[in-house]
Amino acid sequence: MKGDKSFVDHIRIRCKSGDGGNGIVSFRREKFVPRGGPDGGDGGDGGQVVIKVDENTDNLRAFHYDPKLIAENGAQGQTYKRHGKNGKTAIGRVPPGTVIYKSPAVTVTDAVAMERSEDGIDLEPVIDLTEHGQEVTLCVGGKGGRGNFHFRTATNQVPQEREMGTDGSEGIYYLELRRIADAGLVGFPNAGKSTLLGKLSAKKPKVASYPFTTLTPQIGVVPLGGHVRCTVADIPGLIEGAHENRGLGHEFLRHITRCRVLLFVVDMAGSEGRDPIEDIQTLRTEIKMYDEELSKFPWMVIANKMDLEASTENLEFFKQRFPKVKIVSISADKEEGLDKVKDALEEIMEKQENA
Ligand SMILES: Nc1nc2c(ncn2[C@@H]2O[C@H](COP(=O)(O)OP(=O)(O)O)[C@@H](O)[C@H]2O)c(=O)[nH]1
Ligand SMILES: [Mg+2]
Repeated sequence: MKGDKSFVDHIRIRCKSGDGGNGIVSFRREKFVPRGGPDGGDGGDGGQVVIKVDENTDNLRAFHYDPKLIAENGAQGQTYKRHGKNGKTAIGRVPPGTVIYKSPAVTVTDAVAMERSEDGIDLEPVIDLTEHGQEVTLCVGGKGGRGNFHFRTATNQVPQEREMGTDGSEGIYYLELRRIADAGLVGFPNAGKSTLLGKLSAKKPKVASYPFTTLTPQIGVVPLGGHVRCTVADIPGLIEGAHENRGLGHEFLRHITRCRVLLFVVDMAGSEGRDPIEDIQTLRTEIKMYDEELSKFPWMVIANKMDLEASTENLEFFKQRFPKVKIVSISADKEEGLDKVKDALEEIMEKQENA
């Protein structure tokens, strides 16, 4: 979702670790001891910049409002040999499936200019974060300098020497969420998602091994017009109450945020006592309750099982109820209307890309 500020799936951030605090020069002052020994303390270390994987987050939105991670500097040393406080670590939380790249640029402005230049730039991959709790330190903090009490020698009881803290480091990093597929199938069990994906795919859909998931999406490559292809994901697990994390609800919903467009598959025959209108309302609500932004993804309805009785009449009611929604009616099982799905898919993908 290029340019969409609320659903952020890639972003450039500036990171800077803290500078080390300086050691200080100081001498004890005590009654009756005119010149006490050196007691200048060491400076604290600068804070680190760390990225941590948190499965409770599923996008990079937080960075949109504040695209930087700046750690605290270490404090300078104090009297009585007291150590300056270490700078606090700056922690950025990202979802599993985030890839981090480092830009050769030092400033954000340079990074933007480089990316826009004719040759572009080669971003250097730093790490592919997959596991909850996994951490990576992007910038190591500067070291605190030593205070003058370290510099006392037999011949010099009043050292004026101390060390300065070393500088932290900085860099421009590019964070990107891995995609699962271009389009994601959303629908209740038995709506016909797996059947549809099998019929649409050039080859048998393959089970994707995404390390950041316990659900296993099936991914199919769907040939569209010309050389254009798109990937479609069938992710099991959507049930009512998914947004409250019932079943594998959150896991499912997190997955579909990794698709560009959503295809809602509905059993238009209303088999097993289902009601297609109610189904789509429930599905839309689940999505919206989970994440308002997800409900703004481009979407359309695939009305399946049109070979069954009742489906024709149901479809009429359905169209009246949702006049503005793009609806493609098919029978996955009988392989009817599959070209309409591909055309609609091509159109919606194009629209999404131009958005
Ligand atoms: N009559 C009919 N049955 C279908 C159609 N598409 C799928 N089915 C059947 O519906 C059941 C559920 O299909 P499946 O693809 O496994 O649904 P999923 O749970 O959404 O993946 C299976 O028995 C399919 O054979 C269709 O277009 N017409
Ligand atoms: Mg299935």
